[in-house]
Amino acid sequence: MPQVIEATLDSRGMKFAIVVGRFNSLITARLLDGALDALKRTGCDMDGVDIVRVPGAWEIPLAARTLAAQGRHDAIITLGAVIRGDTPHFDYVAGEAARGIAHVSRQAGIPVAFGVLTANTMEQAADRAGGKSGNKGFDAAMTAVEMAGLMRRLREAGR
Ligand code: INI
Repeated sequence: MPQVIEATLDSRGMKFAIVVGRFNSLITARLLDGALDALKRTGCDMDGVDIVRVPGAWEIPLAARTLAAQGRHDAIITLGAVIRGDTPHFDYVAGEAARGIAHVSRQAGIPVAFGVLTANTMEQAADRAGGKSGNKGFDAAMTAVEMAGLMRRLREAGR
């Protein structure tokens, strides 16, 4: 029989850091609400949650890397909103934020969930931040909870 190792969505006793960009704050505030809702619903004590605000998505990787190195959290949730304008700026900010967060995630040894929205319009972003297409902040936090639980299970299985 194969052994299936899988986590339940239970965040009791876990600590999380949420790194959230202030740029496009109308959107990122809703992503943050979604992430906190997910953590509450899965049983997380809000005293175990640190909210770290950064200017924009570009700054998220450095803050996430610093937090990961401290080893105080079971997982990190990154939240931002990059919305296309009339210049190529979007591509640089969105690309580097995604690349940087992926890099931290691979190096960190703890889960780093990607909740940075990239959208062509404010309307598309709003749809994904508590509107008709759900809330990517909620989804990212749920992923963080599952992966943090999975890391625990894998550590237990490896003993
Ligand atoms: N930051 C964002 O989070 N979203 C954006 O859409 C955005 N745009 O379009 O410029 C943005 N820029 C700021 C960037 O993240 C840095 O804070 C800034 O470049 C200073 O380093």
